[in-house]
Amino acid sequence: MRRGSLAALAAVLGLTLALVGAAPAAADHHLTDGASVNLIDRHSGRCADVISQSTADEAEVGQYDCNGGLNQLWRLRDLGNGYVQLAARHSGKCLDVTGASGDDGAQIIQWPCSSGENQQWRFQDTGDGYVQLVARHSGKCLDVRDGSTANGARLEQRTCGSAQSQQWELSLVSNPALPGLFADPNITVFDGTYYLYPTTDGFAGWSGTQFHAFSSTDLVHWTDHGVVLDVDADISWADNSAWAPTIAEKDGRYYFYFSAGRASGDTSKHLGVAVADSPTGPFHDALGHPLVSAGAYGGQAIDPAVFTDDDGRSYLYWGQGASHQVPLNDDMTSFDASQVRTYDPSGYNEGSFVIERGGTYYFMWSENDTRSEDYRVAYATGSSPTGPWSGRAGVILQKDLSQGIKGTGHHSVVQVPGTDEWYIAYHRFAIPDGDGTHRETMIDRLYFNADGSIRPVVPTLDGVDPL
Ligand code: FUB
Repeated sequence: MRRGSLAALAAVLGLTLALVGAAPAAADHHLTDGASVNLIDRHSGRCADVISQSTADEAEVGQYDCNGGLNQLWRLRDLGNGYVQLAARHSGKCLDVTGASGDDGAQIIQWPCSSGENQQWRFQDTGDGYVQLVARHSGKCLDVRDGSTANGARLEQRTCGSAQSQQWELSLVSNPALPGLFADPNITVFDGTYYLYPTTDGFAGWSGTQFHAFSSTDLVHWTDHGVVLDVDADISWADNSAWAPTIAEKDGRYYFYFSAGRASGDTSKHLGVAVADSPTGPFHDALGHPLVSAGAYGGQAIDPAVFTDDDGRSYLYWGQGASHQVPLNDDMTSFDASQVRTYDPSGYNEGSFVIERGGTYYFMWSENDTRSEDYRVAYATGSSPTGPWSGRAGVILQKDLSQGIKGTGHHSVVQVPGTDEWYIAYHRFAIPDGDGTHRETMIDRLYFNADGSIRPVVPTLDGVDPL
């Protein structure tokens, strides 16, 4: 596991170590909201964990083997007064001293976040890479009951001392990149700001209707801009199945391509395009009808992707079961149907995506079914945005059962402008208990070999360092 040092975390949070020192943090410092950390006990090496992934009020917090679970991931909320709240990512509930007790031995629980000072914690630097977490209401420290090293031992508050069971490593974790269930992430960069546009997941039959937009300047801290398009409310020809969007900019306008259909009657999926003056919407249907209707070409009309070449020409890719590609007209909302090409590499299922590096075009896609743990990403290369493409060059992303990572696919790739640094966004089954409709968005590094081939991505539970 990648471990962010206290200094690195403080830097991310905009803190100096002096400000997390013995004195309460100065009122004028500002933490960056939203960083997520594991709290790793120095004594045991185990993580602060909401027992059994419970989402209930009053669920006890203990220590457990660090396992990548969201019930071990704590989102920091800067209160602006030198204290933070820590909300468990699986439940959204806060680390809390039960009953606001001032006693030694009081149990640590999760409880709906409130203004209670028994949910407010100050980081006190030990000077050697760890912190004590001091509860505001009591001045007492987060500790492990009886100094135990056992799995499942409960956390409590106790008078601060020198015990290593009161010393915690703050390990910054950036995967999942987005809180909650989001799939098919499309990552891009506009004017130095990164954006993610995913499918909102967690609905039987992928029946969600809303698209959110997220932005970040460092690929780690993401701001949710809320719903930027709701196909039920905003699209006349669809009311369901808001899937797998992508976006492109031209002349200051943002074109948002998406898959959608109806919940009943003819449930065929179509591709639509909506437009806005900002990458965070709100987007409005550009055509009033689908850009690509079901049945116009082979396979399902889903999973759009757009690649824009150096000459400013944009290309649309889409399809499940068959892959299609075509130059877009300058209006970004039409194309010459006679130019549509179909390319079906062996193993192709869906999720096309194209990038260019050093004059080589990379056509990538997802294989197998998104409900399978074997969902994965493969690629081919070509000499233009529409090929001709090589045969399948290999798999670049797949499950890693040693880490409990399954169902890795429907990806997108972004280049850090002006560099040869590349990042891949993709979804995997949520951890724990995910499946093909309960997926989370991840970001990891993508590297090329000297010969231009893509190195298999190492999917991580921890994610990437901030840019
Ligand atoms: O999220 C709904 C569908 O699942 C997408 O369109 C497919 O690519 C698959 O990920």
